[in-house]
Amino acid sequence: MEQALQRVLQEKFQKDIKDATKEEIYTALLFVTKEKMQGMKANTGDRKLYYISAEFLIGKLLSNNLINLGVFEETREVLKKYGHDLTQIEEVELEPSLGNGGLGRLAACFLDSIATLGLAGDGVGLNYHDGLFLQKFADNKQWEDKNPWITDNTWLTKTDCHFEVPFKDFTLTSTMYDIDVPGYKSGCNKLHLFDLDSVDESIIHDGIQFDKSDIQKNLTLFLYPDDSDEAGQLLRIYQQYFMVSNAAQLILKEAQERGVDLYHLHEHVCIQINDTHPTMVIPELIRILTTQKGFNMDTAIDVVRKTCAYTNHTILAEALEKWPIAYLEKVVPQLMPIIRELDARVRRDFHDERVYIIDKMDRVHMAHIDIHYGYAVNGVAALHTEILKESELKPFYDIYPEKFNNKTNGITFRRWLLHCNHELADYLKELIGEEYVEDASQLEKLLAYKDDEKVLQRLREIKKDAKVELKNYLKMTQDVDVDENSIFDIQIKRLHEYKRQQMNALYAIYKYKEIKKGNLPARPITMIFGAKAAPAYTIAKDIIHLILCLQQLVNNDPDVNKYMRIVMVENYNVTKAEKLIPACDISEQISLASKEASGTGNMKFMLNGAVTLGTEDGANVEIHQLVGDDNIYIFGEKSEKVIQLYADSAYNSRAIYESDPQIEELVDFIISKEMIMIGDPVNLGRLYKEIVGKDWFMTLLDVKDYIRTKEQMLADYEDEKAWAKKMLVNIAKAGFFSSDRTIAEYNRDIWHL
Ligand code: CR6
Repeated sequence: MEQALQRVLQEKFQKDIKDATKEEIYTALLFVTKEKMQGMKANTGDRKLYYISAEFLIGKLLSNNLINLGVFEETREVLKKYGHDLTQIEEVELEPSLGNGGLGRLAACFLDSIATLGLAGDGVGLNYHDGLFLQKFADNKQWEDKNPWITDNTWLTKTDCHFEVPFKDFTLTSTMYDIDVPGYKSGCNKLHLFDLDSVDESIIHDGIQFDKSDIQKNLTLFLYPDDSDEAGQLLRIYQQYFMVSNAAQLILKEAQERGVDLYHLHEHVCIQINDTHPTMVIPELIRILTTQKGFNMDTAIDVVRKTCAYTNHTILAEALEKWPIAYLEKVVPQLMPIIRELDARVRRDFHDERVYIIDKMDRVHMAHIDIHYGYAVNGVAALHTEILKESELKPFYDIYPEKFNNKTNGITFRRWLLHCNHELADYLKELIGEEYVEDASQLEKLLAYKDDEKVLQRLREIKKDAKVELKNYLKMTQDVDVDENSIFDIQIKRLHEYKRQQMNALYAIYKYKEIKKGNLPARPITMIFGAKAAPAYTIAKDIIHLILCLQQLVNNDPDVNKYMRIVMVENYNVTKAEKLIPACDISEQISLASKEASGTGNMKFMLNGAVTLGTEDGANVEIHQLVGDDNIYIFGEKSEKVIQLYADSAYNSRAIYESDPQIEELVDFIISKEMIMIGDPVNLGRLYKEIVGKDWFMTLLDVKDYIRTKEQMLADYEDEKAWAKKMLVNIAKAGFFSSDRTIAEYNRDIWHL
């Protein structure tokens, strides 16, 4: 590493390591690492996986690549020798903005584990120039700005692979970019990102506005462009088809290069459809096979069905895509005869309109294509899969019980422990040896120390150090002061009503009022939030406004700010998650039961020694089973009850509000004199009305139990030894949530690579 760095710095900048700037060292490291990865052996196999996804939230790559290449320590030492700090060099890297939330981060964790397990599997997606928007706060509101991340020095390598993608009115020529995905002490795979040379970032104005109809210039500008109007929906169809047509052409090209007889494609290729965004790969493959490769329709459908598998990530109706036929006709008319044929076959075989592909309103249900014309359907946590089978997708489960299976999500420990929490990772190695890095179940060895005072003490110190680091980071980036001796209570995830950040905000109001009344807590609490709201999601933005107003109110009130602080982290992303998660005491996982398919933040927090405050939802259920009642705080109504309330339309938030003075007081505070002085009455008033009049995700149903449980947790924190024991058990039991385990299961049950 030392020699390689020296060589590259001389060649590129005529400098010695000690004289080079951070930027120059970063550039040299990027270059050396890319070179090393090019020299790595590729994972190969007779059957290859293509993981197609609209999002890959890969985060910064330098440290992770160094870790996986096994040269992280060496690099850190070399830099130290010349007076440089690797952590500061990392700051130079821009975070690729290629994902939105858990689904995108999951795809990134999966690529790491697929490569680490030595499986031949590549990712396929789009190279968004500005990705997801950059979030800024002003006037206690979210503002969106563009988020450019592609510079001369990125992990992208431009290839000479191009495909023609035919749309109704024009054909576009793609360019493929590759990012290397090195496995941990294993072979290398690729992430293929397709792009258009004609895309033009200069058409973006006033934040994230642009001409939605200029497809040649806008196609890969943004991830999830606003789809609240027709032009926005058409743009999303353009993006999706561009992604899958490139994927289909790449898959067939690589198969033919490997000498695969396309009639046996399914024996050599499998395609994982990550949520419904890549669904059009099914009709597109059928189209290419029938029009260009001499297949008849029956055979094409048969081969494609045996090749494609689908993962469902949500039961929220808004995310189950349904495209109007009229829109598909405007963008990709060549697919419509095939989609109609697929629908006709369903209608011939099953007389149940709930499973048709085309509904009465002439909309195409993308998930229905996946389920009928793929060979596997999986949910992402045990509870979620049960709900799919028993209610959301029941008519399909009745037809194809053999296709349904569960794959509880996971996270890569390389990033979410080794990289983001060196101190903890090193201490674990000291205690239980290095094997846990490759076999996460070994973490259970830690249980032998659960009554060892020295170990418990050390775990507390490590947590404290992480809290100090976060404190310094928050001071530097947002100029806020927090107390490292306070309890760090953290909710970081996309802003959505079902995730119930608004309930956490009601807790903040409760606590503020208690402190005002003189009921002072034994120890101060720091409530940290991080969340982006979709630009067109009004209520989500109102919730951000509420939190930011509360932050201003609480932090500036001298009676209160000694006991409580609120920090909303600006532009929450992977890089910030890596700083926040190691410092967390209380992990907020408070979605309405049945609504969070899995969650993966919950897993990252437990692995880093936080204790979960959560509902029986998604993977929380499995965390609960693993750690036992003593090491998690569960509250709120269960999913059966919630599903029943929806079925009977029996939830009435106004009735709860009117009959419970404590709840009424908390909710009324949103539009109180104090708040209106700070905030915007339009936003606060709208949110108030929403909670009282609708509250679709049942905040008021659980808020009292939530407050009670959180108070219990704060009290229990004071027994330092008992709390440290909870931390230890959470870390020890986190092994199940390694994405290496998840991927091994995908491979065993679905991919068979
Ligand atoms: N929002 C689920 O809501 C799950 C991830 C990954 C989500 C979340 O519970 O952990 O997928 N769903 O499976 C979608 O994105 C549609 C998410 O990230």
